[in-house]
Amino acid sequence: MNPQELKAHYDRDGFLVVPQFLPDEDFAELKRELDHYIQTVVPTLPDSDAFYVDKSRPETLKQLQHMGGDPFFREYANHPRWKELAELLLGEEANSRGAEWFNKPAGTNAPTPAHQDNYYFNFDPPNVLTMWLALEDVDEENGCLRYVRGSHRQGRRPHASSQVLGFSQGITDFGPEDEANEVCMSLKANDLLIHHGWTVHRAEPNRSTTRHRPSFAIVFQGVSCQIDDEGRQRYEAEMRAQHEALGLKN
Ligand SMILES: O=C(O)CCC(=O)C(=O)O
Repeated sequence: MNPQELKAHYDRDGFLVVPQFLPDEDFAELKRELDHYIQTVVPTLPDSDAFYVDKSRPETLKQLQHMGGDPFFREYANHPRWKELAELLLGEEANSRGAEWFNKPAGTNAPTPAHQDNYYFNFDPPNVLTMWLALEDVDEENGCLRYVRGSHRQGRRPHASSQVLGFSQGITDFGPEDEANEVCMSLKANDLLIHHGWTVHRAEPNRSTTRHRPSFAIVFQGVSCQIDDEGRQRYEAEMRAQHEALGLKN
């Protein structure tokens, strides 16, 4: 697809797939750096930056955020290849919100509740997107992301506390109409997904006992985005309450 077609698809569906996004060497380097970070940095991180399904089992690591303390990931979050594509889709200059990592460890029950990223970010205008790179093959068995096509055009949906660490809020009125428009995003390693801040998405648990489902993500916000302070404060209070209920330090 040429740039105009990519943007037209993104604007229409609220998401996009870019197969084999990185050159092979860059993809291998990213995976190496992630492995190194997980081995050497993650054991030193506070509870708020590294989430586990079961903290007593390091192999159940499921989410990393605030990775900018690491020089490689601080710089990588502004990688031109990612940023230029984000700016094309957003239609304006953009700022990176930093690198994140999402996993569904094999043999664990860790679904992603249906949610909209901009319910967490609270940007107005909602000109924000998430770029999510599959680090291994992804399919129905190991917990593909499921997008509700066109849902970004309907704006904010009601959310409530989800009890899922890392995704403190889930949509409360997710229903059959959403399911009818849902697409399971089966991917090869190094395929990139991009979704709009209002695109409704979720993932089922990883049903495989042998295949993890790791991914690497960067969120970009257009320079026109302003924070809706009231929404942001509400979200942060809800997240802190969830962490306290789960016995995590904020
Ligand atoms: O990896 C997942 O299961 C969820 C990721 C997600 O919701 C996101 O990147 O916005």
